[in-house]
Formats: sequence, structure tokens, C-alpha cells
Amino acid sequence: MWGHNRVKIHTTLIGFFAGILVMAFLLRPAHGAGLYADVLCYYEQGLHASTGYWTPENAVSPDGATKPSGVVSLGSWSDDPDHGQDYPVGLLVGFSASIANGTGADLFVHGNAFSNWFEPGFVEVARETSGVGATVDGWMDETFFLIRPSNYDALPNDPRQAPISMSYMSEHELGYADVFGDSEYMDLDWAIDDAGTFVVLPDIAYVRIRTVTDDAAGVFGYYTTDVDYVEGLNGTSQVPIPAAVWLLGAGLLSVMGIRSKDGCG
Ligand SMILES: [Ca+2]
Ligand SMILES: [Ca+2]
Ligand SMILES: [Ca+2]
Repeated sequence: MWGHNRVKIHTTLIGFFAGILVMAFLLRPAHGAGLYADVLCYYEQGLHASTGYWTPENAVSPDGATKPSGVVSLGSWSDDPDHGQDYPVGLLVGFSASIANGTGADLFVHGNAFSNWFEPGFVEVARETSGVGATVDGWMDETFFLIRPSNYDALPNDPRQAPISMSYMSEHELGYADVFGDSEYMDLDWAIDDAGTFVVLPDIAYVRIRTVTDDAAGVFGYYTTDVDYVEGLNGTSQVPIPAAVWLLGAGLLSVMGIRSKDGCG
């Protein structure tokens, strides 16, 4: 009798905790729920950034919930000496509440590519190790990791080290900003360190984007990654299970406790 009851209670508990996990999962923000990068850390132009698209505020939303409008042009891989040399070239934005590394894709870095016109930018990410999320200068003491592009092994060099010819690029490679279609979805599990080794990132707060190439694009001038917005797909890193769920759980457990006592005679 005891053994039978214990198995029953055990099974009930497993079902109950499975239920909590399902509820916690359902309560997470849905993909595309509108968690946009909301902190502008810096914008350092590369050569040949497209005139008229030099407003980095176009790529962030101060309230984090409204999709920003317009694009900012990053210019080529190489520094533009006319536009300051303070930081590494590119755009660095942040999430004031760190975004989680959940199941599958976590990050969407959207440009303005269309079929047969893509201008890939490589993406680096960093955590905020001393707070809940990004601040304007909080990135300075953090380590950045490259989102490993799907054609990484075929590249002549790591994109962090030198510009790469567009001949190595195609619009459907994964892990780049401003490529076509769904290719801009990225998984934080793809992050690698300087040595090319995968790292485990439970969350990130900072996203830096830089054009991969210095190549010219004929009548269009030069390839320069354009950034429209940066979106987190799996919610913020702190996903508290609502108090109501815990209270419900405590109530169910106490009811089960009473029943098991009644049933063991
Ligand atoms: Ca993930
Ligand atoms: Ca920091
Ligand atoms: Ca573009």
C-alpha cells in the first residue's frame, strides 16, 4: 500500500513540475514580441558609409518595445579617418535588460537586403557582467565573441582580423546582418572566442556589427552593411516564474500531503 501510494504521489509530482515548466515556457515572450535594442553605445563609421544614413539612433528604440525606423549605414570594414578613431569600426548597441540564450535563434539583426542585394556584416556579442543589462559605456570591460558565420571555415581569415572579398559571400549564409530572407536569425550558441572555440553564453547585452568587406559595388559605390534594428527573440535573461504559479504549487502540494495521509491507513 505504501509503495503504491508513493508511486502515485511521485508520478503526480512529476506531472506537476512538468506542468510548471510548460507554464513557464508559455509565459515567455513570443518570438518577435518586440524586444528591440534600446541603448546606443557607439557608431564608428567605416569608409564609404552611405551619405544620408549616418544616424545611428535609427537602429535603436529608446523604449525597447517600439520597432525603430530607418537604417544606419556602417561603411566598409576599414576606418574612415574623417569620422573619428575612438572605437572599433561599426555600430554597437545594447539591451538594457540582457537577452536570453533560449532554444534556437535568439537574435535577429535586420538590414535592408533584398534578393541579390546583400551587404553582410559580421556580428559580435558580449555579456554585461556587472549589471542586469547594457549601459552606454558598460561594454568597455567586456569580452566580445563572434557569431560564427555558416561559411566561417571557407573564409580566408576571421572577419575580425581583416576585410574579406565579397566573392566569399552569398545572401543565404547564416550569422550575418543585412543578408537576405531568414538568414539574419542567429543563435547565441554560435558564439566563438578569438581562438575560434565555442563559448557558452546564457545571455548577452551588447551587439556589435561591422561590414565584412572593403569591396566596391560598381555603380552602387561600396558594400556597406545597413542596420535597421536589432531584436532579441527569447525574452530577457531573467524570466521569473510568476508568484501565482508558486502559490498554486504550494497549495497543490499541501492538498496532496493531506490526501496521502488519509490514504495510507
Ligand atoms: Ca539559442
Ligand atoms: Ca560592463
Ligand atoms: Ca544594405
